[in-house]
Amino acid sequence: MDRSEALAFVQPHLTKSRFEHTIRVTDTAIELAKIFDASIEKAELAAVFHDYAKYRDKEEMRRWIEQEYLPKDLLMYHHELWHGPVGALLVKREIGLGDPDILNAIRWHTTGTAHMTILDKVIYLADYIEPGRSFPGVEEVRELASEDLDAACFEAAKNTISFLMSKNQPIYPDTFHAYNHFINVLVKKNWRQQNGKVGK
Ligand code: DGI
Ligand code: FE
Ligand code: FE
Repeated sequence: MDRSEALAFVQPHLTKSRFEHTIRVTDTAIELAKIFDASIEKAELAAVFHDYAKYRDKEEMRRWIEQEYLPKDLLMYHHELWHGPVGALLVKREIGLGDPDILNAIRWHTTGTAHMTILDKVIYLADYIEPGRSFPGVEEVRELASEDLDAACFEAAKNTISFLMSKNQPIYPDTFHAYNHFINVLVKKNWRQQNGKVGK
C-alpha cells in the first residue's frame, strides 16, 4: 500500500486538523527512520495509521477491549489511551494491514513501553515532536531526536509523566515502563562512554 492509498483510508476517520497532524507525523517519522535506519515503508504506514481509532466512539472502543485480546487494565484508565491498542486491532481488521511491526508501533504510540523496537520509538517520537507540537520541552526533544533516539524518548516519557502528574492524572503502567526502560538504557550508555567502551 502506498502513502496516498493509506491516507485515503484514514482521512474519513479523522478531523481536518487531525489529518494534517497525521501528515506531519508521517513526514517526521520518515526523517527519523532515515536517521536511525528503520524501514521507511513501515514508518510511513505506521504513522499514517497511528491515530486511525482516535475518534471511535468510546463505548465501541470499550467493547473491543472487552471482547478482543487487549489489556483489560486499559479500562481503568483514561479512554484517551485506548486509541493506540484499539487502532492496531482495527487497522488489521478493517484495512487488512497485518504487519506486526506496524501494528505494534501503532499500539504503543501513546504510552510507549519497555523494549520498544526502533520503529516503535520512531513513531512514538514523531507523534511527540511533529512540527505542529508546541508544548514546553518539545524543542529539547526535537534536538535530541536527531542524535540519540533513546535520549529523546526518555525526555518525551519524562515530560509526559511530569505533565500528567501536574494535572493529577493517573499514569498507565506502560508509560512508567517506558520511562524506567529508557533511564536504564541511558545509564548504561553513559557508563560505557565513561569507560571507553563506546560502540561495543
Ligand atoms: O493522539 P495524539 O493526540 O496525537 O497523541 P497521543 O496518542 O500521544 O495522546 C496524547 C495524550 O495521551 C496526551 O493528552 C497525554 C496522554 N497520555 C499519554 N500517556 C498517558 C496519557 N494519559 C494518561 N491519563 N495516562 C498516561 O499514561
Ligand atoms: Fe494518538
Ligand atoms: Fe497523533
